[in-house]
Amino acid sequence: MTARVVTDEGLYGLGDATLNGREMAVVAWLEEHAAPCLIGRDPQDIEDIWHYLYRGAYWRRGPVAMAAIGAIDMALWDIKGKAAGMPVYQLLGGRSRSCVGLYAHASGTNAEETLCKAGELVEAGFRAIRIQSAISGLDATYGVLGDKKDYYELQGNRPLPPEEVWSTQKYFNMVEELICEARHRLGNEVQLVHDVHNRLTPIESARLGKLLEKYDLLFLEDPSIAENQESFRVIRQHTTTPLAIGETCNTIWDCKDLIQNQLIDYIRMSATHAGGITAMRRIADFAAIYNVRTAPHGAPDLSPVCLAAHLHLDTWAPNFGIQEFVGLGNEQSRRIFKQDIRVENGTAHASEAPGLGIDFDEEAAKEHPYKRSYLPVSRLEDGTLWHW
Ligand code: KDG
Ligand code: MG
Repeated sequence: MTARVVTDEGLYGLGDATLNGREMAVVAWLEEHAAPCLIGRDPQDIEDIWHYLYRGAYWRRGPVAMAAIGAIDMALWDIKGKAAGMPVYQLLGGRSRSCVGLYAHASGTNAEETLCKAGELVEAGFRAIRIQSAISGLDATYGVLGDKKDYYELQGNRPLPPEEVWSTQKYFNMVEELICEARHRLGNEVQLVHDVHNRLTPIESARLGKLLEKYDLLFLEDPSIAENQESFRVIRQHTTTPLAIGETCNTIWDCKDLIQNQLIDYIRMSATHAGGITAMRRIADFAAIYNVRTAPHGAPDLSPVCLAAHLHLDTWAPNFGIQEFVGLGNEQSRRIFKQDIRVENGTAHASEAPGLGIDFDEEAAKEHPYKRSYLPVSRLEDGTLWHW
């Protein structure tokens, strides 16, 4: 879902308001609440507008409000960059690096298929790969494409949340072998990531971290849900495998304890879900004090506007770690979003155009009316709703 903020001086800015399956709730927040409150304000006052929308509310936070604030904030940075004639990373403080390192996804219905894909990504120049495989004995595995060609085919047609079965036991039966084989086949130069999508309890995550230590992961992503941030002490006390958390966090408060107690190594929030570039900048600076690096979420259910915003943040942030990358969209989305991001040898270059450097063809978008689509819901084999 793309938001456009228009000024009376002929400039406009774009923001990503995507919130898997709940986009129309964000649209209502923007249309019914934000638009009437913002008309007549100076779009240059990004900081004041952010605080007005966040702190000015008696009820703060929440994914719908933060996605709406994020979309407006990105659009305002886009406008400021266009007004200044500068790319957003320059407004943030300028370059900390010449290019942005990416990690790409390899997933398959078994280890062999995953590792073939990983090999192709290494051939294409990627130096960091996320390794996922279907779990034998389960009908579907979250985050694995199965027989689908791409994420858009997989995620684009789920009008209600599909239900999937999860078994920790079956997962443990496959995971060590998968990562061991990946390290063996891809060699020591390639950085490996594995995503657990919050399926484990803290003590199970601790066990997994320990089990995978010898394969030297760049990080283990979302082993457990961090709703109770304190629970990450259990994981941390048992393993030196680096931990990356945050794609479901909406504000700095959701990760404050994780960061200041150094319970994680990478913070993975997105500009879309965390309240925009203004919030991400603040979180990056806070994280830097505690040796935590940024690794922004780059899922297929975030729009190219979000990726454009991240590349500016990644180019600037002194404590940037790595950017998740699932490609530059399918053919449909490339007809709608016009951008000049360069991807080469496993790295990306933020646009040098003023603002975010991405444009949106509204006429082309009209050919694809909004279709609600959901991520799956997870149950245990006995029917218990999962996700600790
Ligand atoms: O953004 C929600 C999903 O697409 C997400 O689960 C994917 O974990 C994911 C990732 O890291 O991209
Ligand atoms: Mg993830």
